[in-house]
Amino acid sequence: MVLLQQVQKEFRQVEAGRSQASMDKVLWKGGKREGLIERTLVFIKPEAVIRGLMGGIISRIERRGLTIAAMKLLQPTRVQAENIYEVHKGKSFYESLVEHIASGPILAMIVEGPNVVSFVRNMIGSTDPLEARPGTIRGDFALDVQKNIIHASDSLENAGKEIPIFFKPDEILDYRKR
Ligand code: RTP
Ligand code: MG
Repeated sequence: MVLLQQVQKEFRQVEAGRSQASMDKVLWKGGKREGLIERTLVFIKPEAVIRGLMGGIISRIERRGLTIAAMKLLQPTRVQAENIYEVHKGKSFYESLVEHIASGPILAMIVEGPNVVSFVRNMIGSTDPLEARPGTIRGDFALDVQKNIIHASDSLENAGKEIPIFFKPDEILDYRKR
């Protein structure tokens, strides 16, 4: 009983500490905390949607065992594109990157699972397709550093900032894969 209270207290602390990001939740099983589930923002970039690569990329995410908690096909506004790539403001590639991302359809997703940020970053491969290993999404589908097929948040903190750019809380579904 004392242990349960301790765990519940810890749960509330974790929830409070992370609520600003609304990206984590605690998985419970039989009254015990099983672990933190992390969420990340992924989007398939316009060049990949236009090339018909959506299905193949979604399939890789599903096959890996990760959960897709939300998904939306949209053309980002300039402001959404600027917000996603805000950290790069001032860099030489920023303007053309923002222009490119806002130029066509993207498929935005919230992907969920333990250590999901690291898993997805490993699956997408290096930023420059020249350095991306075969077997990674960029290593298999991309040639161009700007048109490198897919975006994924690079930290939980950034996932927490990026998710609300495309999704409202009531658009995120809560279910477990079997
Ligand atoms: P992303 O944010 O799209 O997931 O990509 P990333 O973390 O692997 O790379 P990042 O450094 O965050 O760069 C964001 C995007 O900017 C474009 N880029 N162009 N030298 C260049 O021309 C250059 N460097 C980066 C890419 O589209 C990259 O994904
Ligand atoms: Mg990045």
